[in-house]
Amino acid sequence: MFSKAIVRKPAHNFADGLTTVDMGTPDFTKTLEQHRAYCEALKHCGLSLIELDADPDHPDSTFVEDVAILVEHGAIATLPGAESRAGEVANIKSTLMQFYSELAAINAPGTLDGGDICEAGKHFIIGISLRTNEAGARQLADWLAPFGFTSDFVDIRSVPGILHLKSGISYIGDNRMVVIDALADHPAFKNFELIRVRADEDYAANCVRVNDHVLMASGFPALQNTLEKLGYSVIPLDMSEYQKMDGGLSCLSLRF
Ligand code: CIR
Repeated sequence: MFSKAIVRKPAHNFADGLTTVDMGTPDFTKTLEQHRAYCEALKHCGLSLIELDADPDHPDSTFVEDVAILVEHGAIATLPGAESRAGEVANIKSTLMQFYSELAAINAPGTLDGGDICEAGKHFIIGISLRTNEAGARQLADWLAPFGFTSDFVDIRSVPGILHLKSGISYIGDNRMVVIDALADHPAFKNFELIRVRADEDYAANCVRVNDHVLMASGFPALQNTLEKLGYSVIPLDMSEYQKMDGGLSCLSLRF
């Protein structure tokens, strides 16, 4: 169960962030509205929010999930793989230190983005991507091991269309993994019950289980139906402006 989440308001220059997709420029008014709705949904799931001010020095800083990994036993600050995002870590440290007495860190030459890290109970699946390298993945696995967490690595560098591992998978509890076709046959997922995402709904694979609900992007009826038939209470959220910046739904919060 989560009780809190850290979020950061999008900055006015959100559209200056990194993106690899060609879906147009985000509309800032809509960006803010969608962020507000996302925050309301987290509150509806029972979380109290730590809402950080916008940080225009880092246009991608609303994607807070990428800068830290939080587990019951501790927290580790990442070293984001994109140079323009490295400064985001320093700006969240004091907030993390309010809740964790010690803050570990991923160190160079390791790089790691939280979007590549999927926690599935006592097991972590760590994506090796253009942002997370093997040294970073190894450092995280070594930090997690003493807490009793095992780790598997999944190399997504040749999987088209996904920035991070969690752009293509989500663990929703109950041993169930939501997964895009391109990753479904990877041995790292063989012990999970797979919920396969239709090719035209790939973006929806990034959903988040928050206590009794699953937050997912709206406009993807096949996955939404599947999840509802399995008994999940789904909260659909319009993510259109974040999708334009390669952002998934999970990356807008750090839940703990
Ligand atoms: C970036 O390229 O870093 C941002 N524009 C998007 C990051 C999205 N993060 C995530 O899905 N975990």
